[in-house]
Amino acid sequence: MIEKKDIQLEKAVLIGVITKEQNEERSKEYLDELEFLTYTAGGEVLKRFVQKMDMPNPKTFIGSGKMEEVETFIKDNDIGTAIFDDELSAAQERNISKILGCKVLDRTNLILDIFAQRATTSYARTQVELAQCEYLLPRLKGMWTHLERQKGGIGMRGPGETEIETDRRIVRDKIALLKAKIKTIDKQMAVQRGNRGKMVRVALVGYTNVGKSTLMNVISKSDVFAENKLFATLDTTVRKVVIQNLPFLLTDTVGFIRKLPTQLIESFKSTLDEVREADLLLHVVDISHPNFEGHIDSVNKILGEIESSDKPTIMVFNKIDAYKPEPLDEDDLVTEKTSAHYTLEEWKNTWMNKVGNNALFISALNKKNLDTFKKRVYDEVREIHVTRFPYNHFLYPDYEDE
Ligand SMILES: Nc1nc2c(ncn2[C@@H]2O[C@H](COP(=O)(O)OP(=O)(O)OP(=O)(O)O)[C@@H](O)[C@H]2O)c(=O)[nH]1
Ligand SMILES: [Mg+2]
Repeated sequence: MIEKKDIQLEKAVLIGVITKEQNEERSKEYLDELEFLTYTAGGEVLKRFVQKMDMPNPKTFIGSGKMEEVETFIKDNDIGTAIFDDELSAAQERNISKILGCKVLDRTNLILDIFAQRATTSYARTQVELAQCEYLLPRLKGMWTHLERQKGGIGMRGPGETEIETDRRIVRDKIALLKAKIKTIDKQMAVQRGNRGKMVRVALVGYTNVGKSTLMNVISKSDVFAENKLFATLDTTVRKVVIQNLPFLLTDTVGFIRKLPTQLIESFKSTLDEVREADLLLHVVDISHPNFEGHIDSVNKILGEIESSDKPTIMVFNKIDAYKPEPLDEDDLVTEKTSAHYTLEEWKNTWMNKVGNNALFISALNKKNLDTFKKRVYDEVREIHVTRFPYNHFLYPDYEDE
């Protein structure tokens, strides 16, 4: 873990909106997540600005009054970065930069930047660089002048060259080059996956920071990097796991997030192929997160985009140790009971009931209910296994009564 005191955190402000589709509570949750993203990227949030609006201002996104408020705060507090929760057009970015006189980023920038910092293998770096170039290309006009590049820090890092060329042609050539490089690696990886034979493949999927790697570590006794930051995992790890007499392959891969930039989904195609080619998905959810239902929707949306919606899936609700419903006194007749007050038992009787014998409730950290979890995975994997290996091929014979 990086020592917080050793690194200089960049001072930032966050800017979000409240709209008809996005009420105050949602907006707060999104900004909480944006703050976590900022912290992961190496920034420190000093203040949040929120404006109620029906339609964003085409020139500056927020209104001029609000912008003045932001500008004053930035000047008074020596803030280097303003981060918007919504995607800005190139023109908006330019106009806002001019007014605020500091670096202006949006959620996509931030996610791309974290990916750039996190990418360690040459393959991951190539994929991130491709996504950055794809993002950059339509925004090149007037952006990334040398002056702006000198601001450095969050949103300005790339895994490739330190200078990002301003010429579109150069970027286009680079995109072609990166694509060719990825294609070569993809071929090698497809061969590798082919070599794994007919063994059943199980993939851990889910929102970022839900505990996928932690779960991978406890069931496969491997040592995948896990930490309380977003996108701890970028590279895919595949381990052979044996439960009782049954071997199968378990994959841990990159986590998803709301509004995951499409450029990243495209360039991480091969990493996501692990999910696409899996026989069974373990959809891990952090039930202690107040917006876990929103997370499930985001994950399902991305699974749809990579054509993996119809796969057999086990819902795994993790972090039950950290789940705390909001207290509600029985004699409190004023407060309306909402899902925030549900106990775990009450949750199990909601829509979770429909995923019915499907849903599992565990704590990967405290190793709670792992036996039930393993049994469920065993049963599902076994069902697929016997269709592939009709003539037994279990590691050891099966005993009826254990
Ligand atoms: N309280 C609690 N914390 C957990 C549990 N499982 C994992 N965590 C913590 O949640 C954080 C994220 O865990 P990871 O395993 O890195 O999550 P991940 O889904 O792999 O995250 P990314 O790779 O970033 O997408 C770590 O700080 C874990 O210690 C759990 O059952 N209970
Ligand atoms: Mg992980």
